Amino acid sequence: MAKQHRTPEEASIDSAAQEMLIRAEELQISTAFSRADDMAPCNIGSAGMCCKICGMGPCRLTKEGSTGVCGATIDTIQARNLIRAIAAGAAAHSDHGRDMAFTLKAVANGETEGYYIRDVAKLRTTAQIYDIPIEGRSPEEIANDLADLYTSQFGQQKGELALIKRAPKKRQEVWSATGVTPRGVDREVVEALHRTHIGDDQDAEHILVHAVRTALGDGWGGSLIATDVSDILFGTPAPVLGQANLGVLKDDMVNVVVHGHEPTLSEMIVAASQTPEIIQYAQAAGAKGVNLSGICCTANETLMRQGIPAAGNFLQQELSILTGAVEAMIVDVQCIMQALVGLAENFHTKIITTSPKVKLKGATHIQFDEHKALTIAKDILKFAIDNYKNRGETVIPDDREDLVPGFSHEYINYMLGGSYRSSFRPLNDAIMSGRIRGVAAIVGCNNPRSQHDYLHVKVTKELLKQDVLVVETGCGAIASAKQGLLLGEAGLDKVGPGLREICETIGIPPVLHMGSCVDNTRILTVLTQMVEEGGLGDDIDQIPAVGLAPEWMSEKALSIGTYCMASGAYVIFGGSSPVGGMPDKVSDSDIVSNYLIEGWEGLYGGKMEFEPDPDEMVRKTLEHIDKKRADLGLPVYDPSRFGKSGDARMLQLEEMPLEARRAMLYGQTD
Ligand code: SF4
Ligand code: MSK
Repeated sequence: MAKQHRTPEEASIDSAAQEMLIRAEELQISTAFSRADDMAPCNIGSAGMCCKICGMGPCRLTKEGSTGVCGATIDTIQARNLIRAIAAGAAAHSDHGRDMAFTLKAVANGETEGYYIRDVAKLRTTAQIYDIPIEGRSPEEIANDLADLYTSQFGQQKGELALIKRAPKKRQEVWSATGVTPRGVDREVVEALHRTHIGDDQDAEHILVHAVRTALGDGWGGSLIATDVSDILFGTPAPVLGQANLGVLKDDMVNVVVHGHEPTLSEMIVAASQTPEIIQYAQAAGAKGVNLSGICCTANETLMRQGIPAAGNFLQQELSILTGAVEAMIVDVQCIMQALVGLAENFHTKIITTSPKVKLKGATHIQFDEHKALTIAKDILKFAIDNYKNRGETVIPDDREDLVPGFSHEYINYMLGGSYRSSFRPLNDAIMSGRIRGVAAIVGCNNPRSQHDYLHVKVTKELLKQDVLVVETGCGAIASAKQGLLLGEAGLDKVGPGLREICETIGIPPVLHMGSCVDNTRILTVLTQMVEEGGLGDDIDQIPAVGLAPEWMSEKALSIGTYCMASGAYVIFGGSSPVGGMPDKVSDSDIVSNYLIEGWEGLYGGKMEFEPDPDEMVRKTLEHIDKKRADLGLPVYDPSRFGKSGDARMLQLEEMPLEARRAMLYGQTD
């Protein structure tokens, strides 16, 4: 018998998603929401207490003191499962970075079609960090050297990753002292797999040391390379007006949705869609043109740089197809549900896979090759346009929200200080004075096990009220965008007076969209610059800042959380813990959970915790921020301290009756 499904309102807070879930029920089409309702997670597996790494198992450990056939204990098995997930996440991000480095090399050597180096300034700045000569050299010569250096980081066997020097000096010393400085990106991933083979590393704490080293190879290696090269090739993001939610799909145009993570193809799809050849081709098919939009982090990449609208986040990939208005969904890598193909068969939508690494059975595969990028992008778009005539009934929700994304750390630096004295000083000063209480990075996925977007939005709104500046990436940023929090004026009525004053003075929204999942490295760079600016300690672990992933689901999120923790941050995940165990019944199942908090804090100053209750997430965040403020000797956060100044005073005036307002302003009484 089918299990009880949640109502659309219980499944998502997003009215566009709710409308599509009603349509799915009417058409009797399953989605991730209904499948999650139908299938309860295994409580042993979700607690990290099932081991299946050898043929003597799977071993399911459910009792105090129980072991696997080989004698492996619960903590060993949980640590092994966790490091394998972190290694997979690090591999996904880093392989993305590797491909970006290959593309940079090909562009430098004139081997590609349609690409060029758009941000020469970032290329030169980045090259200088590694002492690559820049004077008197062409961008292509510099890019060639940088591509070689970056490519070498993946296969490097000994020494330290060259990119590590971009962390605060003291942080580098912490990593060196604890033996977690990554040697080479690939080496750490391979060693994580080796150590967790049957009969290898069977000391949970020792396994977790290498988990940290593997994740650092992602955050300060592969992901940082991906962000750098994307900026160099496609431009460093700066604020741009965009839109988000399913209402960005258009009835009278050919709708093409790009989904996945890598900007290499999607940037070329954007360029191809604007050529007269493609516009005319679409018009000849009876459409007004091609309407591009994105899902997941490909959406974030094209939104940040080109203002291409985001149709939605992770849980909206299926819902976009349910509109019946999508001619083609072009996917590359990561976060692509296999269910898309079966779902699309109910409509006319073509699912097009493009990466040599990713095929979906039943999808159309048009392999991307940067050497013929523009030609392939045009071919894909023509294929989508040819499908326009097959479109049936459409139901497009009338939900779309404006937003301003594009807050790269370079832009934040510029906006805080202007072109001649760009600096993080105003941000540090605002935190030191207490106008801004602290900073929260709210990142990561959606998960159908919780109400879609609810945790992201709830935590974000609560922290804004407490004068916490929020930076976001990934699907969390799209969740906030859909609620109007990424638009200056619209968002500011929801924030505390001190934060509002700062946002209005600088001219920024209270939530800064910093990009895709690999762009969490931008947050590391911001934190490093805050340290270097002075006044907030000499390492990241001293800054009043917290990282949160309220609706996490991917292995990449675990890698991100671990490298942020090892960089000094307190990281709080929502949802369930992959090492949660069953503490009430099996006390030795919380050894690893406790170690991620206390053990890691003792070594790295950061800690990682899983907390399903959003109110607790907020409470713990504020408690941590206030503790860090106290440790730095900063004034206790007190929103009334600035009550008579700036916008706080304006707010007070707005709420006053007219007479009282006049009396206060002009001393008049009538
Ligand atoms: Fe069981 Fe040990 Fe094999 Fe894991 S490695 S499946 S615990 S016997
Ligand atoms: S896409 S990894 S669901 S953020 Fe980067 Fe979103 Fe998480 Fe995928």
